[in-house]
Amino acid sequence: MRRAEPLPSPVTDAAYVAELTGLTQPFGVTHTGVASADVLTRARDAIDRRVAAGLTDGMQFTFKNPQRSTTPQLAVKGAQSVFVAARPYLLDTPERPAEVSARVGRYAWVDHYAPLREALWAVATRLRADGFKAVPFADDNSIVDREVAYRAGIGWFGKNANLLLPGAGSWFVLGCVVTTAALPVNETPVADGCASCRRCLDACPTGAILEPGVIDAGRCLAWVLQKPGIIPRHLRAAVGDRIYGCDDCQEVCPPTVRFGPKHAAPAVPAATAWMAVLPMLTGSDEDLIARWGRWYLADRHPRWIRRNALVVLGNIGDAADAAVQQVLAEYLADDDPMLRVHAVWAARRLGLGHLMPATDPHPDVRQELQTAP
Ligand code: B12
Ligand code: SF4
Ligand code: SF4
Repeated sequence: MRRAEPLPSPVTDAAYVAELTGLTQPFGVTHTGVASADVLTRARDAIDRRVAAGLTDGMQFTFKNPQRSTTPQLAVKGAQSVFVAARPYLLDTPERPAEVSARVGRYAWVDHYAPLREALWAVATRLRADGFKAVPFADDNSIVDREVAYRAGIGWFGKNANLLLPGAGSWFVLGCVVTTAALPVNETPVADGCASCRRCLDACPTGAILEPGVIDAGRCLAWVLQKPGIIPRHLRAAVGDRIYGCDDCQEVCPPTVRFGPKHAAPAVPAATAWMAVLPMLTGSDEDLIARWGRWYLADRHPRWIRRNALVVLGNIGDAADAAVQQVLAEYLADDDPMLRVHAVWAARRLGLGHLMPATDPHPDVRQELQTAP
């Protein structure tokens, strides 16, 4: 019996890329580009240097296996090109609610990655139907998203380390499709648009931007609020009212502030941008997981949200409010010593030292109790 002839490959020219781009637009993608599938050598060097300099603070992500995350051909055998897509995530900002509320980082108000992934899947499905291998990635440990987007000529690296899109700023999530199709590559770099500006470096509440494009994760509040463990004392005041994510280095960025709103999406409910603090501390695990389970917190465990909420309460809570005192008294007696540590800090910061016990069976809590205010 004769074997069926393989389907002829389509011409993968600029018109084909335009068709692929068209498939992403219904999902809100506004910018696309194509990079080669060559090794991301600059990102590999940067990762190695960050690890060697101790700036990764236990982060896994793309740092766990740098060879894999910087080699598109390990993601897809025989990969020839990478189709890159950017989707804006700026939404109208709801009013801060009257009750004591914590701030959520803009990228986490709603799940912006889900529609981006749908867009990428639309592209991958088409490429597969045309006989190519194609795998979508967005915020996945397999590839360094910003570097591949930079290569595809989508934006420049801001001094705040974010990728800024010309005329649009950095409120964008990024993703790509690694494929065996030889799409026409356009790696014309976007010129630096920061020039002499250094607002982000000066505005970072913890000085985490050590030099242009270099973040010390141990000080970056985005990581501090994600990572497991006790939040270092010297960073707790800087956490301010943040429960998850930090936007300061983008909120001050002139091109992002000026051009970002052009791509703004409709309003969202206040509950997505602000989280009432006391209900987070008194509600059930199930409620917290149902609302915030998609956040990157160790084991998706609600104790890390509660830890952050205690720090926020210490920073912005009303010491005279009986409900605040009641919640702190409960957490000072919680079974989880990690939460007791943060409750001690919050109580002391609010001038509610009288709620604190004289001592504690756990050494971490004892140390916190003994620390001078
Ligand atoms: C680990 C990680 C983090 C870590 C570390 C961030 C970091 N800067 O490395 C933490 C948890 C702190 C974090 C925070 C945030 N993240 Co994050 N994160 C990632 C992740 C998973 C990997 C990033 C990575 O590999 N870094 C490796 C290091 C070496 O890369 P780099 O710092 O960008 O280094 C480059 C520059 O230095 C540049 N470079 C080289 N020479 C020079 C010279 C100059 C002058 C300059 C300016 C740059 C430059 O080249 C290097 C290599 O590419 C990606 C998703 C992914 N799979 O890629 C998302 C990702 C980078 N994060 C994203 C977002 C949205 C955020 C936050 C805004 C979220 C928030 N609001 O809290 C903050 C922003 C903090 C910041 N200022 O960077 C988006 C960024 C989108 C964009 N437009 O840039 C990504 C791409 C997720 C996505 N798919 O959309 N993140
Ligand atoms: S996200 Fe916040 S803490 Fe991190 S570098 Fe930007 S301003 Fe600093
Ligand atoms: S604040 Fe200024 S220096 Fe920082 S990323 Fe924006 S334009 Fe660049």
